[in-house]
Amino acid sequence: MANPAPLVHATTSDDAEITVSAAELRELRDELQRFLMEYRFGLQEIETKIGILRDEFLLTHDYNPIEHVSSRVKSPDSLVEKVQRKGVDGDFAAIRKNITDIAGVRITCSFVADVYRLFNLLTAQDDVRLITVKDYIAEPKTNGYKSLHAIIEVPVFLSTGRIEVPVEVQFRTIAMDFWASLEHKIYYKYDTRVPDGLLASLKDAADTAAELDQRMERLHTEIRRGGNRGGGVDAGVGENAEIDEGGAPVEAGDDRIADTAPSAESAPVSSTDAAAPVTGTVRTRAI
Ligand code: 0O2
Repeated sequence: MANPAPLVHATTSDDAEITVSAAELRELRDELQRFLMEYRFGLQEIETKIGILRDEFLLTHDYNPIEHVSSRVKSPDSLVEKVQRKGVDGDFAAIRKNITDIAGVRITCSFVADVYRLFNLLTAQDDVRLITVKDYIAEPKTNGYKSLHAIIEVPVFLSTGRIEVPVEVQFRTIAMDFWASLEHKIYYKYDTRVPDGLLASLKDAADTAAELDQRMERLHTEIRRGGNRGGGVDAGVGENAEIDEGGAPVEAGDDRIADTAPSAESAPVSSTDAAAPVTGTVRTRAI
């Protein structure tokens, strides 16, 4: 076809008319697919890392700190919405630079201590680069939202060479996840204009969820300690010792359950002692 007819003829918000031929549209589609493919590979890398940690925990410690993992690459619609909302230029280079949650993984853990433990384990890996951390657990949002968000970069090896792909990883407990998914539904149901009474109830529910997290974690710790006593393991376990699921004491620093906290400078949030109340350091930082 010598002169393809325009396929799309549209008027943009600033009234500039654009005409796109079928060939151009196909090219744009292919470019978008290639662009999003990199993020899919980034997700696969993170999923593999999480899967390895989960399997290793189960085999070595007879304990699974992960309840479930979900992941997604942002849909084109949602990406366009964010590009417009953030006022980012429409070209792929600008989007790559400015939108860092195109690939997202959500890791739901049993307990808050597991959230920090997994965060530390993942970000301590030497091919993972931590870009930013937002600790909404230590410092919840005003609506009650809690989660630990990390933007990390992982290498992906393509036929053309190595690229670094940013992935947003959200770590949260089951209770936090339950709350967030309900809040998300309500937010969309009311088209972001949620009545004040409902907002207050949501905040109240978030506090209840946080209290449940604390109680369950305390109970879990007590059960592990009780298991230890019943099992006749030495009563003189140090204060910082944890009891692994098999009933054996694990002193801090014992690398079986791994003193999972990396060195202070590489651990932006530190709360790895399941037996102690979690006191994650509040920090939102860009590196
Ligand atoms: P989706 O569908 O999960 O991808 P942003 O809002 O993205 O412009 P920022 O600073 O990049 O701003 O975001 P932040 O604070 O790191 O949080 C981004 C993601 O966290 C959201 O992604 C949600 O998944 C989740 N989140 C943050 N705040 C809330 C909240 O108050 N309630 C709930 N339910 N989830 C929240 P997206 O892109 O909005 O959606």
